[in-house]
Amino acid sequence: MEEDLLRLKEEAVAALAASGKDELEPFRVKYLGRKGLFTSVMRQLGQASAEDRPRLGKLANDIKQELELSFAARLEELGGGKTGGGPRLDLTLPGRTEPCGRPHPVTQVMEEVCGIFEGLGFTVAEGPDVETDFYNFEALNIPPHHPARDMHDTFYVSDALLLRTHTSPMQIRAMTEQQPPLRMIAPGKVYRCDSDITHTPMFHQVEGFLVDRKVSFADLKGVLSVFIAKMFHHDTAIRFRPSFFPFTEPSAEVDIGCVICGGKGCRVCKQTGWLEILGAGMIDPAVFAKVGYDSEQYSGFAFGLGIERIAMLKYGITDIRLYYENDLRFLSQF
Ligand code: 2NL
Repeated sequence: MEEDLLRLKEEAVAALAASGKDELEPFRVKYLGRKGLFTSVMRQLGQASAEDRPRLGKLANDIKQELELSFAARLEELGGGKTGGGPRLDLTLPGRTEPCGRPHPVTQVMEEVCGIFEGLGFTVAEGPDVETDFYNFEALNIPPHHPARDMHDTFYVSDALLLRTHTSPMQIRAMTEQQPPLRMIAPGKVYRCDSDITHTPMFHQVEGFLVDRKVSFADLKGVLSVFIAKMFHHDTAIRFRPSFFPFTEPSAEVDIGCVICGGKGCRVCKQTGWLEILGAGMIDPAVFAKVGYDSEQYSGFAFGLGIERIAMLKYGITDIRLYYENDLRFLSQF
């Protein structure tokens, strides 16, 4: 048995010296593992005589310890050890996660608004940002010298072309191409020459309209009430104020009870308790005439809302320019 131990030691020392980095683990398994050669020699200890056993046991232990030390030294020498100079692997550290992107807050609100109207049976139409005077102004009953055409508001690309100031052109196109009944929303970018804490030269709008026989202002109120209940809170207060747009008659501006103070009055609602969120009205017969609809047979409503403004109210954002600075500390909050 003593001979076996010494032979095994000699063999192991030689094998260890000859091992490369990739052979170290097989070496450990073969000689020092739980089912390794060393363990099987140790098992024979039980067969040794009572007087030899303590001496043999000590010898076996000493050899094993010596081999384990040599193994650790060799491991370090070859650069694979826990205490070696190579990179250490701390399995207790949390894993590294990849930073994950998400849709821009304006995109999120845009999709939410479109989703609500799609749920009410409206189709979605998108179109070009560069438009003709006819689709952007003329067909919407905005005559040549109307203040809305002022150079201060509209970006002109040429005498005949401009950047759309609202998404109504798509709706005009739909009406010239299809007969009622029609219900549709037009989301997209719009452009106006304006810039301060509540205006950017480019912003996002969703306009919508519905045309059929016997459509009334009550239908407009019903659709917008459902929209506001879903977009904000199911018991949000709503109020319609008389207003004016060239393309609707009668026209209204729609307010909701202030989502910040609950109607008590605060800085955001300028102490009124109300926030204006959209404009709307019954489509003017002059618009129907431009698209060839008979206003004796058909009536309809239309509305338009600014997405940045809705998102500001929803999230309590006080400066519209934050949307377009691409600061991740701002964007990653949504
Ligand atoms: C606002 C007001 C509005 C419309 C948009 C519209 C479109 C057609 C015909 C008639 Cl094709 N009207 N759109 C109507 C009323 C108001 O927008 O304050 N938007 C941010």
